[in-house]
Amino acid sequence: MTFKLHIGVLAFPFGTHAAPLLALVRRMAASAPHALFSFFNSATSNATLFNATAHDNIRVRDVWDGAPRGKPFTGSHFEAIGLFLEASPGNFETAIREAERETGLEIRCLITDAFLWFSSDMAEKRGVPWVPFWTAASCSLSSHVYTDQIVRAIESTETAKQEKALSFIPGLEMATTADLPPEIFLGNNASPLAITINKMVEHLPRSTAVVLNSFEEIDPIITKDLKSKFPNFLNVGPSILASAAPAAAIADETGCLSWLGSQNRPKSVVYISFGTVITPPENELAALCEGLETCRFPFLWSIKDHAMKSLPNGFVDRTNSFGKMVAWAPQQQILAHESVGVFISHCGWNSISESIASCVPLICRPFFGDQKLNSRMVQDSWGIGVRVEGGVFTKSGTIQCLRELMTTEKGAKMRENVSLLRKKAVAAVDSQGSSSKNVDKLLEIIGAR
Ligand code: U2F
Repeated sequence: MTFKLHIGVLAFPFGTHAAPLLALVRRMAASAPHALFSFFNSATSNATLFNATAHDNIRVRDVWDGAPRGKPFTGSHFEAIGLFLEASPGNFETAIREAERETGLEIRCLITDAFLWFSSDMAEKRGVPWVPFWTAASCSLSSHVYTDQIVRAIESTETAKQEKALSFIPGLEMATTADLPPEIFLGNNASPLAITINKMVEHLPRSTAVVLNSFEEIDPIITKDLKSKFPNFLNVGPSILASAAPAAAIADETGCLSWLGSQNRPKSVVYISFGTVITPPENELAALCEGLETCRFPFLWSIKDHAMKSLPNGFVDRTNSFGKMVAWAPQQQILAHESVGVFISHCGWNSISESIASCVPLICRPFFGDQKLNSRMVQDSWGIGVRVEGGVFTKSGTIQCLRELMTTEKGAKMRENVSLLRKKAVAAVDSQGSSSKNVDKLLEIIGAR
């Protein structure tokens, strides 16, 4: 096959960033068989994303993750991000040169995780379009776009710590400064990630199109506002519902699906997961355990091995008859199972999208980044869940949320709301839906049509 166009895709190999980007690339690659997509990502992240499935026009390219070579990296998630960002853009430049040499095709467009702001300079030098991809929701992107106004609004309050309503941001009127991603506020000891996100905000106006893994209908006011700020503001998700290929059957190695199948009542199980990065502190794990033990709803918990050691003595034995805990769970299939009634989540955007895709309401305990704002939207804009009282797990707060969602009219209403939102999401990825049209537009913009 002779390719007419070579597109470079640059992934951010942390959290769940690379998977939705790859999902978009797969959809684009299927619609543009004459275009070659080179997917640049760390070897570790690539290994989790790519299986034996052949992709005629997607080439997997490993880039150096910045960790010292020759010995296993044992630092934290955030240290790993720091090392990766230090190695960038050199690591990407090297891999791109190699890909161009091997294929004999110059890269004519860069589609990159929005965090990788430096790719706007790379694109400019090459005279090609830069298309940043925001892996999360439009609410968090909007909060970053409004960084300057937010900082000014806070400076005008009597004390910097005072909570202030975000009434000046269209679609975020119900949120406050306490919900914002902390990266907006660059203190003296700003983390590499915070600096990166602020750089992203500076560079976004230089993009040819801004692409998001969300759908317009979930946040129409924010969408309208951001459309007025960027020449092409394209929601193309949610990737979970838009996937080009049907999901492969999974082996159920951990027995989660058969365990769910053995539950007698639909919507009776509490599913718990805090994503790929977070483990709640020990005191909150204890409070969550106490809440689960008191309520005695069947629960399925994806819990990292190291967190298991922090659980209260005897908890596992005492809850054996109604609880199951695994180190990693097939989350999408679990949420889609009829036995699942509620999702206790950290509110990462992929988890929320998957919950919407399966009509499961949420109990939110957000931790960092976009999670607090996402949880605000879940509760006060979309009405598909609640935040735990005070923002942290307490025994009484956990019990209150569980009972509210599992047994009351209010819970039933949230279930109804999430079903309505799912309908909108399904319509958006339908062939004539807004997200599908936006993918077509993106293909046109980058010359792949
Ligand atoms: C970062 O998100 P995380 O990776 O921490 O969390 P999610 O966006 O919710 O994605 C978790 C994914 O991992 C899957 C789950 C999601 O697709 O189905 N998973 C699983 O399959 N099995 C398990 O046992 C546990 C998880 C960041 F922290 C968030 O704030 C951002 O919103 C997000 C996107 O930018 O990236």
